[in-house]
Amino acid sequence: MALSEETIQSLAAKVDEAARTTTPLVMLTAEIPELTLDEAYTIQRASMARRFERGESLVGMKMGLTSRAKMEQMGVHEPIYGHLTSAMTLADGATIAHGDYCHPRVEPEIAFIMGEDLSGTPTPQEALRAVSGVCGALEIIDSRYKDFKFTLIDVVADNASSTGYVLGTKLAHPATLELGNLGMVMSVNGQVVETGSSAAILEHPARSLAALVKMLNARGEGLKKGQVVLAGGATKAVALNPGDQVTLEVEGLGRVELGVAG
Ligand code: OOG
Ligand code: MG
Repeated sequence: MALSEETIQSLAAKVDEAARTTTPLVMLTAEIPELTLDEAYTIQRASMARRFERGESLVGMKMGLTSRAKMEQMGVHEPIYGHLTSAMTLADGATIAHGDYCHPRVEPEIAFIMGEDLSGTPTPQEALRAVSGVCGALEIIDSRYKDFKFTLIDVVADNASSTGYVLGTKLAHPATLELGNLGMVMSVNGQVVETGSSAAILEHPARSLAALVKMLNARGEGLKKGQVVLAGGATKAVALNPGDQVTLEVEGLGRVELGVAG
């Protein structure tokens, strides 16, 4: 039986309040095991509507669980998407306060800046033609569920754990890079913690972009010119601790930095 609008709204309020107050939640599926993936995306949108009412605006979208390393780390083996809002945007070199999060983790990512609107069911090559710039990015994820554990349905309802992102300042046109195999090195306090390649992201980040557009199309939606898209972590996510200084280096795209205060 489909969930009522009232239940959708109350579940959206639950994940939104957990995010707003950084109070970890019990998984929604523990109470409603029959929740479907489609309903989870409806809850995600209803929770975004609450943020927009508070003055946040939509700045882009993210894909998640697009690399084998991430799928295995989380035990969820299907790519998902989430919404990025203005309140999640951090400048390169920004310092976050650890206390503002439940249990933050950081991921090395590739970001796209859309040069044109994009909808429908494009091939990866067609999707890339709508991109005006590519850069390295660090994503901060902070699941609203206890112990950072969830099912596919729960993480989708929770906007794919989206919390913050930092874009590198060096933008390149996709045609000038070998986007399908860029080396990525993430360090914390000068020590290399994860190494990978953009090839880990569904074999090519453009495939992640095309998959996102296709999933949005199923709801009659698409991407807009100027939006940011994160293609998904290329390696496992790494827990952040107070005092951490995180650096990501992406071949051809320079460095991205993030600090963590107590
Ligand atoms: C879900 C979000 C995953 C990625 O890049 O794979 C994600 C999570 O792991 O909490 O952002
Ligand atoms: Mg991510």
